Amino acid sequence: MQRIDLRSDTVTLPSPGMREAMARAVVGDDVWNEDPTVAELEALAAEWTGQAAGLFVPSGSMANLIAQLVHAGRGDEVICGQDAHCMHDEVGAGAALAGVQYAWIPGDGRFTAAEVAERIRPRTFHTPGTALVWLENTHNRGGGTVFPPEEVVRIAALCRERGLPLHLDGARVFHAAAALGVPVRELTRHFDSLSFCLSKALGAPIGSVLCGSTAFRTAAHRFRKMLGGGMRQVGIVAAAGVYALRHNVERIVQDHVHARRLAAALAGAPGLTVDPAAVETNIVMLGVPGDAPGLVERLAARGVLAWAPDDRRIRFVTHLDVDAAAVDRAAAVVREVVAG
Ligand code: TLP
Repeated sequence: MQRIDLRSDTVTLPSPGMREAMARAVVGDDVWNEDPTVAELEALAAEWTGQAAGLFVPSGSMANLIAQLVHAGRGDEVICGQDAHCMHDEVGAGAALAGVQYAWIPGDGRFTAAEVAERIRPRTFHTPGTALVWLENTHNRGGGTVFPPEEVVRIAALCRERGLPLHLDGARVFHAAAALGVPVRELTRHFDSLSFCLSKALGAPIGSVLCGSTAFRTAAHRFRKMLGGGMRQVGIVAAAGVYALRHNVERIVQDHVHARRLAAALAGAPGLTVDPAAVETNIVMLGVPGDAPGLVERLAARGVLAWAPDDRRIRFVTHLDVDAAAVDRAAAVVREVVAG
């Protein structure tokens, strides 16, 4: 049985070209700052995002935790969207390890400067103070939605005015750039810090890069060591990231075409809710009447892998290891399983 894995874009396998680049990588001990391939990746990431410096980290979750540790203190408040990954999908790390609490804005992950302004509060004898404003672009649980760029500019101006750092969880920010047809730095340069993942649709096996000012990098570097994220001859892995940034950025739009194709093939099926016009990037959220985990199991038995973020939704993510034929096959299986 052919297996079509649409659980996430994290499931991509390194291509032969990427593996070759990894095998050839010149390496050194990165904890001693001596790995030239890591330095190359960090410089490339800083250039792509319009920031001064980059720091290679093992995962998007560690990037998010480090950003919170750098910008916020224990008992501080982070303003973010209601369904932010840092709040729902990182085992409570922000609360457990950075000691922050979240002031969330209702909605699908997109919000306005006015909504941020309403939630900013000073640190007083009674209240936790706002320490950080947090955006996610594209928004995962929102269904791969793109944050409106003009609102980012307004939120950045507000944060500057109020002396608050602004961070971007840009795990999939390259998708936002591809959807808008702009260079990624146009979306990232407004932030004090940001991270993006190499291990998702960019096709690398491991890693994220945390970018910001040189002072931010210095602070983040210390926390990375504290969390056990100091890696040694890790250029062998960073080489995959360099390869990904050089070869796998332009092809990302294909994933969006495949996601819309999947949504269009599922639209109108009895019992399913999906609006192909609402699919902006590589994530398709399919509404089901209930027991989404049960349906996911039945799909897996037929070789189509997906994920249920809650009881009424199934998420499909397209990526570089699925083509149009796989998407069509997956849609046919979903329709059959739902009908049966
Ligand atoms: N998201 C994963 C799961 O954790 C849900 C996925 O399959 O989508 N920020 C965002 C917006 C993310 O979507 C993810 C991963 C992360 C951070 C964390 O990245 P990793 O998995 O590298 O720790």
